[in-house]
Amino acid sequence: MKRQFLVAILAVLMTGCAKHEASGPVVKIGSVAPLTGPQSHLGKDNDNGVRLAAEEMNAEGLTIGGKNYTVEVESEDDQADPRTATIVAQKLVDEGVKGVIGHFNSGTSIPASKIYSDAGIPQISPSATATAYTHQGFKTAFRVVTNDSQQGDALAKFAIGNLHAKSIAIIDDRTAYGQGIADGFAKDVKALGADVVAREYTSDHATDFTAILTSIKGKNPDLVFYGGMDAQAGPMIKQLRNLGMKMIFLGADGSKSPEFIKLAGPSAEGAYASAPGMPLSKMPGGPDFVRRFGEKYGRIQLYSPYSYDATMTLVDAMKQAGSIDPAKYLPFLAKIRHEGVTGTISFDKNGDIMHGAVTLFQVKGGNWMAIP
Ligand code: ABU
Repeated sequence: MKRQFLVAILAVLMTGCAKHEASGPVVKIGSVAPLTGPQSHLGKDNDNGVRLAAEEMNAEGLTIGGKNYTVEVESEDDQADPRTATIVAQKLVDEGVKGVIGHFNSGTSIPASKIYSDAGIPQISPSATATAYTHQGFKTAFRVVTNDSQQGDALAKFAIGNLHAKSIAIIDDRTAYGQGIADGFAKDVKALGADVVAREYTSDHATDFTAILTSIKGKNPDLVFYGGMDAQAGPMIKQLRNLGMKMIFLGADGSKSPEFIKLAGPSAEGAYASAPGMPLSKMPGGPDFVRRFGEKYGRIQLYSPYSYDATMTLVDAMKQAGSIDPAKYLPFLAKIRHEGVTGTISFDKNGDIMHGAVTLFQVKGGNWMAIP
């Protein structure tokens, strides 16, 4: 009797849960980012945003063209390496993914985009900001973040108009992203009347910047700009302060993470950086995303709200087309208007997000604070 009662309760519970469980055939979506190496914390952040979107859609129940589907995320590690990126892109195409969220880096998204374009598979990067990515003429390449033409322009205006820098040193990591944003920033600050007194280079695997910082110290600029990622920017500002250099430090989105503050320690205080979009607190779905993401994956590093939105946007296009066939849903993606966590997502003729914003931040009290 007792056993029958338990079985009955279990059956009721299972029936109750059934409508929230993933069902039907699988729609496979690729998620590509550096999951190992110095940028793995950023890559995992992106991947977790994709996973959260898939989990929520599967829990809700996903219907496309009157059929129930389950979203399956196929995560690949491109190690932030352009060559590895093309290998994993081809692997995803061969495995039959219906769309790709990624890659994380500009230097990997650009070479991979030819492979997706040749296969007719839509790709949305949540974080690759180099302008060139969406300017190659591929109809399958999209991004949900503001590009570096806009970000570099905002940084230059801020450096000259707000920080009143007159002499500037620029360092970049020689990646498509770092070099691209540094070159754009250099051109823009010169046009605004500043002198670029030093132009130095490092790599996205370097950890010791003493030689280039010592050379810059001799020129005593008002501001040092770094185009690159937090794994270098954090140690760089620490070494800069240890050399007694008191000038302003300005980075772009690659520097604007909690990891930068962790790596730099107290030297992070007062540093500036930009980031595409609005601060999380001002995004339409920002505060609730912070809670939902936090419950499953912990602290947001940088672009997980955008990888979540990119995934939802891709599937929204499938729903509107009534098909998971890339050839059928691609035209719907190109003209989509999706209300996301980060704001409204729609694309221009290149695949760039329309009406993208840029926000400037400063480290205050150990946190990145938006500058109003
Ligand atoms: N946007 C900074 C991080 C990724 C990249 O564009 O390489």
